[in-house]
Amino acid sequence: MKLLEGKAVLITGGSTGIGRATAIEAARQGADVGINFLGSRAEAQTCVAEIEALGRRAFHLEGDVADVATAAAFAARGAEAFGKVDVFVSNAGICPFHAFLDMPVETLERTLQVNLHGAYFMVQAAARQMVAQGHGGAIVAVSSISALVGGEFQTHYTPTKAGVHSLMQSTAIALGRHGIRCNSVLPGTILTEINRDDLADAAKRERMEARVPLGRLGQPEDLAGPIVFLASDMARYVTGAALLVDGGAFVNLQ
Ligand code: RM4
Repeated sequence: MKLLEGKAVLITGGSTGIGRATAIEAARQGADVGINFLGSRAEAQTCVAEIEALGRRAFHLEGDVADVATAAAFAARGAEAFGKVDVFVSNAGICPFHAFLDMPVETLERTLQVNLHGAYFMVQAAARQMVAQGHGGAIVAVSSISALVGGEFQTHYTPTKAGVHSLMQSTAIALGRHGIRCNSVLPGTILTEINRDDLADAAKRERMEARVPLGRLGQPEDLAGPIVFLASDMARYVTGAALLVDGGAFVNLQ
């Protein structure tokens, strides 16, 4: 059985990392998939090609999620390409690791704008489309273990991830009457572009690995299953929930 047979799925930040792995798994599970990206056109094109090779429809649309106009454009393109939007995955995010005391104001503001404002605008635009269609939907936001724990060089980032988790709790209430479910996944340390430089520090990488009971850092594909599950009808009574996907890192304190 395919979990997303015939569904139309939109994913922000879909050209690389967790977004890309999720886009391809959604297609494998029977969905048509539109991805938003910023900058990485070549990767966006190969992602679309992989989805089409699976026999599903796909498109990519470039745009900065921090710009409110991108959200309306992405939802409209999804409706035009697939006739509807059933699932929306808010995934795009940045984490320019930096110390607290000399955090540049531009780095702080950009991180808030992409991770939090971007998620808000996008979720709102997708929800408006779903409400207009009148047959419900599912929204999954990529929050983080950082919604629950701090990070010395992530003082700008962890509040955005707590915010994304909170956004799903509030939108679950606001959209429940429309049959739209809203949940978040909380990834631990997943090897993607977002932390490539940070984990180039061998000592830090070993420390992070040692913390994971399952014995390894995560791969983008480790998130695809949990996101697809929450997006699917298998999770039809799950809303306002948060699912840690961290190999057990969070509980490993004593
Ligand atoms: C996560 C966690 C990971 C880090 C990413 C960017 O919340 O802190 O270790 O790699 O954020």
